[in-house]
Amino acid sequence: MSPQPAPVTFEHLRDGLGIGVAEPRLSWVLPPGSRTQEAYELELDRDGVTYRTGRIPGADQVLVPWPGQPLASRQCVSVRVRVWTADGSEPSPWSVPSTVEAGLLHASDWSAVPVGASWPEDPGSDRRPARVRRDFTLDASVARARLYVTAHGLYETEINGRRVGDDALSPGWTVYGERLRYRTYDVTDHLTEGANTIGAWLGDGWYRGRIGFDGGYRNLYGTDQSLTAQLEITHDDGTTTVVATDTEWNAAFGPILATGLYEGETFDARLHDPNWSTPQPRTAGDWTPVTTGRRDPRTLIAPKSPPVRCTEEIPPVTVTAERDGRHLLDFGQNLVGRLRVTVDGPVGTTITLRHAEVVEDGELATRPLRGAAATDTLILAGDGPITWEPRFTLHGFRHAEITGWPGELADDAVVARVYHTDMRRTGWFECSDDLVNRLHENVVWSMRGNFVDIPTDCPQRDERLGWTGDIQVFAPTASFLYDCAGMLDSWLADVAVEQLPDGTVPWYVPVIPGGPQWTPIQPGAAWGDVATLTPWVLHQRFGDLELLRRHFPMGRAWVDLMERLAGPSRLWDTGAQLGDWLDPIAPPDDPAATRTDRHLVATAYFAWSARHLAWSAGKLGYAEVADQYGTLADEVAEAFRRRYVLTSGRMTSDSPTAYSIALVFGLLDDAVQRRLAGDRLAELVLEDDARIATGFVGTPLICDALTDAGHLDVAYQLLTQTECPSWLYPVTMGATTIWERWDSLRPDGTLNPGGMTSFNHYALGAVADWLHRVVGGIELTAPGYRTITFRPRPGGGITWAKARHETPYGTAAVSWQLTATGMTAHITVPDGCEGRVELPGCVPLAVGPGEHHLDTSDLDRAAA
Ligand code: RAM
Repeated sequence: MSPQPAPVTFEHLRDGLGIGVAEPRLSWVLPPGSRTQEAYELELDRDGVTYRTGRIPGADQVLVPWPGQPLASRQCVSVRVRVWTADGSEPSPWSVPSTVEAGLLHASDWSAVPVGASWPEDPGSDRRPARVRRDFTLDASVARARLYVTAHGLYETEINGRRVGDDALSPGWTVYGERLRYRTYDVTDHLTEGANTIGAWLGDGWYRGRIGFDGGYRNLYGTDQSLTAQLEITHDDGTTTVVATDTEWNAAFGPILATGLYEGETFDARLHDPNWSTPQPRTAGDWTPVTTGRRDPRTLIAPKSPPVRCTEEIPPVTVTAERDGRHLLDFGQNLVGRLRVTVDGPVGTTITLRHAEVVEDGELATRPLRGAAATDTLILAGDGPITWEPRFTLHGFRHAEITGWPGELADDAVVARVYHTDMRRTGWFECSDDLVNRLHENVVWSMRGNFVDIPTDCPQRDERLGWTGDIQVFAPTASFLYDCAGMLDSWLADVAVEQLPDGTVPWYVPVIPGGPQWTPIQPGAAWGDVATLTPWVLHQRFGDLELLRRHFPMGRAWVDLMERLAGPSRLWDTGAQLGDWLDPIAPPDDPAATRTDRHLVATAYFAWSARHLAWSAGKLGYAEVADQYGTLADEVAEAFRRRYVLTSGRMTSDSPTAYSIALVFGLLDDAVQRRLAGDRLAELVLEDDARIATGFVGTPLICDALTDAGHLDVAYQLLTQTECPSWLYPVTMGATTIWERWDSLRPDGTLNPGGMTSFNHYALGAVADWLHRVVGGIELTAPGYRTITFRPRPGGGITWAKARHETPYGTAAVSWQLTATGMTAHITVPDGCEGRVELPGCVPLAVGPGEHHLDTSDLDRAAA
């Protein structure tokens, strides 16, 4: 029997439980080796009633519209697909069925109200968190149970003593006033007929915890800390029971004495009753009736992406006992997460865990953390071994210092648990140069550390904000490495909510007060362009047109704003601009002092955003709008040339970033101008010994600019440079993540004294997209990788490379190797897709789905 298609998936989710749309789009991957799809048929099984679409001719298999009646709230449908492929007239076998189940789609589905502590709290202080719980009795056996839950703050729920779910820091961070996520859990197995208890731990998180610079701000979204939960039970006899948060719940302090995302957590095990969330006999405690709060259920939304989870555990590489009783641990990898300890000791023993990314003079270097204490404390109950990990905090660290450990610290007593949004890994790259491989690995780690529900700049200091410029430059890389479509789509919805009425896109989203530099918000190029460029990238990479449509109004408002700001000159040469932020010549205390005119950058981005808006409008079928913004983009480009390109071909800012942006954004007029710019760019790079001379704006562009201008060799010189500043310099200094500054750690081993010295910032890792497309050689030419150009361009002494990407259609891969006469390349084209292979010096070749082994000595030579 021929093989079946892969199970159907829903939207951009990894599983279909609790989906927030009534008509989820469906995707599937063709049976191995089936090449193309001629037709498909979907079958929907709803409560035992089966509906089949019949044979639908066509090749669609990614984000195909929901074929049946929309889902009702809570409704569960099993979906499978079969396909007709080029091979024959018989359909494939049906795929293994996948289940999708709607969450609570209507405000009226909610009866739960927020419940929290009833004792007085001082909103200006670090408040001790509450736990809330409720006992209840079920009179009939349980067929199925779902828990719908969210919080003001953070929650972890338990039923009958057992943790519900394995997600962390839920409900994540959204613009809570307008959008607060709830999650759906299958808790059927947690419940029994008879006595039951549900309880929740609460933390402040982003909702009311202290976040932001300079001491931070509390109560950004409210002063309450509360749980909203609705437990819905269907019994075997068909009756239902709903246990929702209401006045029947009680609250009490738990063993967490204090907790904060930056601060860390303090847990007093002496106060912990393991039976607190069970109907078993338990210590009395001061449980008092909860206070109920308010939440407009229309603002409760289902997740579009997987939650944050622990995805890996890393044991320490070294544990060093200091004379004064402290222990220093090195995990060998800068990561984001928290420690889990297993320890036994006398009652009252206080163990303190501190975290840092680097050590200096043998001690944790905590200055870069600024106001983030990143300290966890455990006080032992003295009643036997305890395994503990904090619940509502996260740290960015490679090193930890442990104080107060009773006795020997065994190697397996402490483990670092890595947390991030649990996206599916989809991209890999490897080559013959180990330093480049480590660079790539560092990019992956910085993505993991900063894709924690929202895309952040850094994970360790008192910041951790959704900086728009950082993700704008990194989104192409991110979309290759992980399936981040759902997470970024959700975050972009928050960007739209936070966009000011005049079209201004904030520096970071969600918005928090940021001191005089960031508040009030001002429009800034490269940062605000996330509104146009990032939806486009996601549309291209994931083949999602609806995503593009959803965010189009936001992009349009942004471009319209720039048009107004520029006025008839079409030059955006006013206002605050960060420009080529963190140009290596910028002094530690003035990261915006760059060698490139910041208004040049602003007008270039204005043109590029207008161009993207025109392309987007074209894709969406808005022909007139496409024309309008296409003309605008042309006019801005012309104004740019008039103002910033001299007749000699030099630019007014004779800097690598200026030439790179002009080249990559297509702002130059003709071949001569492009050649002059490309040559000058190469010359500047070589004059500087191929060290980096670009910041946030130029760095993601420069390798493409050089490659397209015929200076691939110079791009490779930049890539393989190890002197500071360069991509590989940090690697030679032992970096395991991408740094914020080229010299976060300086050649003499000292820390950069700047107030912003992060060792985990993905922005400058955006070069990995060039590794994937140019060194590896996988580049899409139609949305979703439906057509792909395989064009590896070797150089830099690299003798082989491999790149692989799980496209929406399946695996695309290249593995190439230099030979005495040229190159051999093994190429995988996903079923349903078409490829074009361009090997160095050879005539391009069209290839269909499947595996292709090519040797340049067998191919026709291209005319020189
Ligand atoms: C820093 C952030 C971020 C950058 C802004 C402008 O504070 O770390 O990377 O986008 O500044």
